[in-house]
Amino acid sequence: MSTKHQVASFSILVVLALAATLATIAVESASSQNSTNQQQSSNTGSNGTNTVSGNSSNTAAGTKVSIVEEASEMGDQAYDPNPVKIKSGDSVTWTNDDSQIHTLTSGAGSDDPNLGKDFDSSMLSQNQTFSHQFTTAGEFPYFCQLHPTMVGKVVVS
Ligand SMILES: [Cu+2]
Repeated sequence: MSTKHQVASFSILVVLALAATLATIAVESASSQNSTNQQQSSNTGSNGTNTVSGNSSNTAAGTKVSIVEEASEMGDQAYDPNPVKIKSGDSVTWTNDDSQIHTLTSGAGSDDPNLGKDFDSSMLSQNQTFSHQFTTAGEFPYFCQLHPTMVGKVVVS
């Protein structure tokens, strides 16, 4: 390899390193913007209060449930822990820890005529959370509308 070539390769390396540094800075500023611009939406459903948030470090009170990695393959282990047992008035906060989009929708499955009546997160992207406060006792099965084999249950006493 000639000196000219070595100089040329070195220059390319410098340019690549600069590009990588700039990309890192761009990502960092984007994520810090993200953490200061949290969007929250709430609505009151027939059974308590729902909150969707894009903030994974959301400090919502109550029982935490993870939508696990590879959840679409995990059946009744997709939501962890499952089932969850709580008292009336308690909240449950689900976090999508998977890279795929999921929902958690009340009901026994896609054919349930009452599907989504108690709670429905709609589409949760990675790291998004959904909270629901349970104000009536009972058993609340739920599932993922995109992958109906993903099932879970909340038992409220
Ligand atoms: Cu799913």
